[in-house]
Order: sequence, then structure tokens, then C-alpha cells
Amino acid sequence: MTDTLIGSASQRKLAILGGEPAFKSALHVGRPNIGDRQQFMEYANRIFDNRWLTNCGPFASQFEQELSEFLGVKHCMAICNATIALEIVIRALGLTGEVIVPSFTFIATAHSLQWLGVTPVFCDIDPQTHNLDPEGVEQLITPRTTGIIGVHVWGRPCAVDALQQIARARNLKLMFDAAHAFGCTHAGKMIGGFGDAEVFSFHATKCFNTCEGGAITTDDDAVAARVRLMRNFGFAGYDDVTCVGTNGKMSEVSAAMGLTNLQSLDEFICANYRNYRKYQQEIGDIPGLSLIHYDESERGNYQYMVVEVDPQITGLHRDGLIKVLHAENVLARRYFWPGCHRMEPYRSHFPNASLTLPRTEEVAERIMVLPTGSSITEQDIETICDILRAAIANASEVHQRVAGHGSFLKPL
Ligand code: T4K
Repeated sequence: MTDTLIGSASQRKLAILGGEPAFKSALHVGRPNIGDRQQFMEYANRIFDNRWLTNCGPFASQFEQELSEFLGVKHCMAICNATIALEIVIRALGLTGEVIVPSFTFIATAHSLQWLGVTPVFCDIDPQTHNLDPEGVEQLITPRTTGIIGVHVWGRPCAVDALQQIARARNLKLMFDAAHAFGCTHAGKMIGGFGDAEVFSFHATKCFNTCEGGAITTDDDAVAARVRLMRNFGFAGYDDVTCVGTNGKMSEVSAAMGLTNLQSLDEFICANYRNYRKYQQEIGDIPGLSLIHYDESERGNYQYMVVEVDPQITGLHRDGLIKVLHAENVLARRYFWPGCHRMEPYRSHFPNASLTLPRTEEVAERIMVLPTGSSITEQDIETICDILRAAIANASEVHQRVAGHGSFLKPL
């Protein structure tokens, strides 16, 4: 609950125009959801009593067991974060040469390949789903291509079936970056069991978190065996290293956080869903703004409240609206602007990538992500939407002011 509300924007001056900010303290997009503290403290005491802090301890094993059951997948390996998890899967699947990925994703998807000396080849997206376009994928396959990484952006499953068909027909490995998709389904089946392997993120900012953490899931015994070795330096037993490996283990404290939060997952998703419905209701009548749609016939986690801005109608560019919100202490984000292809080292490697990624650029230019999660109230959402309404109603005055407004979106 926030108690920082000081008035509705319709009754007062916008902060960007000289008024007081609507919120005294910041509203964040990625405010962590935290489950039963008492339960977590009990687990923490047991961890200290055990004097077993990491290296696949009892909490990590129980966490993996509960995750496998929840996801309906044969193998689940808890990992220290999703970036290392992606790297481990890339190695475990033997990906080399070129791998096709979207550019409209968090930079970790591309970096995990580049880090291992594999070239990410950026493919354009479907502007409706914001996910990888399978036709585009087919066109990018070369003799050097060894795999595809699909990303379930915002937790909306990418074109899983079409990608599986392409991978099968062209003898490519297929993995999914499911960082956003914990608790979501595709065709009624939990994300986690598709492709050769999937990777979840349990970072603090995700709907379900272990502070830092992630997981690799697969139904393939051989892939699971390689992943287990690789996340523990390649150790097959004391003093016996059988392959190259890294340190990808999840600590006991993170696993305890995961076990605690798993008990409250339904609550977290309910809060997100309530917020989604409220945003839908409020944004529905704001001209030029549209909230992305989640398919309610599937299970979703509703963790990203993503709004597309049409500047022809609003009279304000997305960046102007974000400046307005930041002035009010609403720290909206513009994920995944400007697209991986416009960040280093990819910008230098592929200076002409923009030409082949028009839809990525278009979507990245009009998206803003608004605060949600269990710390956001319906009243907060009303105020946020009042601010947006007022900004659009006063677009020309706001436009003049934001043009001269200082920089924003500096790392906090
Ligand atoms: N693949 C995809 C598709 C991903 O989206 C991600 C991560 C990954 C792979 C890699 O997963 P991990 O290796 O991280 O497990 C944030 C998260 O750090 C990142 O995990 C996430 N995606 C990405 C979409 O968002 P930033 O750079 O925006 O984080 P930051 O520090 O600006 O935090 C976001 C907001 O959350 C801020 O307003 C502050 C607030 N916050 C953050 C933390 C950490 C809190 O209120 N409390 C907190 O504890 O990347």
C-alpha cells in the first residue's frame, strides 16, 4: 500500500508544469513481491542450523522438486540467475556459429550468446505479439545457424509451435528464454516443457522471485545431465571434472525465498490481474493509449503492464509521457528500447541492423511499462491514469515543457 497520494491530477497542476508530484515516494515497475516473512525467517534459521548454505543443499533440492511438479516438467535445475542459466543451456545444447534471437528482448538474451562466442542474429518481431516472427526466422537460417532462442516477451508465449516445426525441419536446437513466463501456459500446457530447454528468471523484479535466481527446465534426460554438471564446474564427483563448467548454483537462502514465495504465487498473480483489469478500465478511454492484451483463456502472470502510445493521437511521444510520469514519481520504463541491435557490441557489429528490424524499432519506440505488483493499489492506478489523461489533454503545453526538461531514465 502506498500512502503517498496527494491529490488527483485532474484537480491539480501536473508536476512537469510546476505542480507538486502526485506521489511523495517513487512507484517502481519492478517492486518485489514478498511472501510470508515469518515463514522465510523460519527457513533462514533452519539453513543456519544446518550450516549448509549452498552447493545443491536441501532447500534447493526441495525447491527444484516443487518447481518440477508445478510446471509439469521432468527436470528442473535451480540456477543463480537467468543469464547464467541461458549460458549453461547454450553450452549444454552445443550451440555455436549463429543463433537466431529477437532484438526486442532484455540485453541478457543476446549477451549470453555473445559471452560464449556465438553470434546472435537478430530477427524482427510480430508487432501484435511483440514476439519472434517465425517467417523472419526461416529467412535468417544459414549454414552457420545452430539454433533459435524464442523469448516469451511479457509472459505471452511466442509462436512455439511454428518455431518447433522450423527447428525440427532444419535440424536446429530450440530453446526458450522464459524469463517473463513463470506460471504461464501455452495451449493449456505450462511454459517450461517446450523446445530442448527453457530458462526462467526469478530476479527480484519478477512476479515470482528468489532475490536473484533462475531455473532451467527440460524433459530431455541428456540435456538435464549436462546442465547439472555444467552448473557445478563440471564435477561428476569429488575430484572428477568431466566437462567445462561454471558456478551456476542457487544458494539455500534464495531457494528458501523461492519456497516461501511459491506459497504466495496465486496472491501475487491475483494482485497483477486486479491491476490489469483496473488499467484496462482506466486506459480504455484515453485516446492514443492501448494496453497490451493477455489471452485470458490461458494461465498468465500479468506481470508487465505494457502500454502502446500512438503519438499521432496523443500529441505526445512516449518519451514525453514518461517524463511527465517521472516528474510525478511514477518510474515508468521503456523496455526494451532501443532494442539489443542498438546497444554495444551489436551496434558496432551490425551497423545496418535497423534496416531489417523495422517492426522492432517501431514497437520499441511506442512502448511504456507502468508500475504493477502487490505494492500498487487501485487508487495508485487511478492517479497514474489521471496523470496520463491530463498530460494528453494539455499536450501542446506539456510538449513545450518536456522538450526543455532535463535527462531522465538515469540508472537509480
Ligand atoms: N531474459 C529476459 C527476457 C529478461 O527480461 C531478463 C531479465 C533476463 C533474461 C535475465 O534475467 P536475470 O539474469 O536478471 O535473472 C530488470 C531486471 O534486473 C532484469 O532481471 C529483468 N530481466 C529486466 C526486464 O528488468 P533493470 O535494469 O530494469 O533493473 P532495475 O535495477 O532498473 O530495476 C527495475 C525497477 O525495479 C527499478 O524501478 C527499481 C525496482 N527495484 C529493483 C530491485 C532490484 C526494486 O524496487 N527493488 C529491487 O530489489 O532490469
